[in-house]
Amino acid sequence: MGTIPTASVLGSVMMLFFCSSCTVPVDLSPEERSELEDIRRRKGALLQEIQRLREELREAILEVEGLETSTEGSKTLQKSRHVAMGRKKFNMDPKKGIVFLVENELLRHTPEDIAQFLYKGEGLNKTAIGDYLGERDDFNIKVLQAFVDLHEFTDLNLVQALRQFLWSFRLPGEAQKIDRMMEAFAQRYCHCNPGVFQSTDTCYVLSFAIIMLNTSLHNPNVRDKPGVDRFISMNRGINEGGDLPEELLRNLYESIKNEPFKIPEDDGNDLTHTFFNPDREGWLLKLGGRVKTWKRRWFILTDNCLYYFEYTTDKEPRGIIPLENLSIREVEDPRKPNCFELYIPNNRGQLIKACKTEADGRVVEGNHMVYRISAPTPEEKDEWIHSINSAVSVDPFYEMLAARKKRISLKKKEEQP
Ligand code: 4IP
Repeated sequence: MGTIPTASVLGSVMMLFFCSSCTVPVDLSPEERSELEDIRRRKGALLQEIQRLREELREAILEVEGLETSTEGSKTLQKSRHVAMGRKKFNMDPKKGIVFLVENELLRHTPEDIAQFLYKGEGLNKTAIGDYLGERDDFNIKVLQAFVDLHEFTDLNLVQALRQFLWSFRLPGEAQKIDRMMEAFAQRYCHCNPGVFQSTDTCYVLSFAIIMLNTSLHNPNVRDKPGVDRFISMNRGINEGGDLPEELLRNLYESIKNEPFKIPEDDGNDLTHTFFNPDREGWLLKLGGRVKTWKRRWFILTDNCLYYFEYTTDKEPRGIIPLENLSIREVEDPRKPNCFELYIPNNRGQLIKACKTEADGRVVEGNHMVYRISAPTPEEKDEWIHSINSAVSVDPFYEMLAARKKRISLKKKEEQP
């Protein structure tokens, strides 16, 4: 036990503590001196200890900070890796991608959250978005609903709304999926713009008319470009039996004419592609009906009709063959290679309904039981057969539209007294 320092010693010590430059006072007794030495030693030891603790503390703080930063960093890194992985999975298989994101707590399994994720679309393939939204199950239908509700169409005209909608995903190829999506679109548009159309069916039908108009006006392979008056007359009676305001139709027409739809990249299997798909055109040899002479003619396949011209620049075709009710088959001909024929299945001596222009300019009925045609190469023959086959087969989109139009006209009839 050390002795208790006296007041004067304490005073001296305090001075020493707070004044390192102070020297040892000279008037101290030997005991006081040794006590002072002792205190100085202990003070030194304490200062050293304090310094050591300070350093230790600083290191610990740095360590903790470092630890915190790296945990945060690795968490963020891991999360963004998972999100990127989820997006990749989604692009390969939309359903699996969603399951992955939900399981990793990156997305909540609610139609609203998933719709938001698809609407934002960051890093997502628009084909995959379209596929997911087009799925038939109840949950996907709710997501589609929530997705469409995220689109704000208020005060947009139908073309502007369609531009926005058709850019947010790629329409899938299946007619039923398209039907669901366009129905949801029409409902949303009518909800945002009450009073523009009398029913969602009208909006739906006009939306298709606009998509088709876009193709007709901007596909260089479609020669027959409808004018605004044709567009207006094509859409007569679609507003529950009444006509839509001419000004509205003119504005929509002008809008499409001035700027075609911007369509997300596709793999060639969607609605827009269907309408954009160039109808075939090219040189073919055609055998005469009664007089069997081969003539080289420029053929154009469009609107489910085959037109033939003498020159590519001719305005009027020499002949028109509607393809309705016709079939096509490959045939061998002793004189010409790569032949195919248009014919009426189970024909009992009928002539194919067609028209042609005589040398004197008269338009008369054709004289063909079959149209025998020769292509320049086997490949072109196959392509023509394929294109004509697609043109003659039932088109689900036209069927869908026909169903809507029927609904409109039925409603109209029911309403009539
Ligand atoms: C003509 O032979 C041409 O082949 C016509 O083809 C053809 O009409 C005539 O068929 C055929 O008689 P000539 O020119 O030697 O007189 P195109 O009209 O392309 O010139 P189609 O109906 O094939 O167009 P018929 O059936 O009218 O005789």
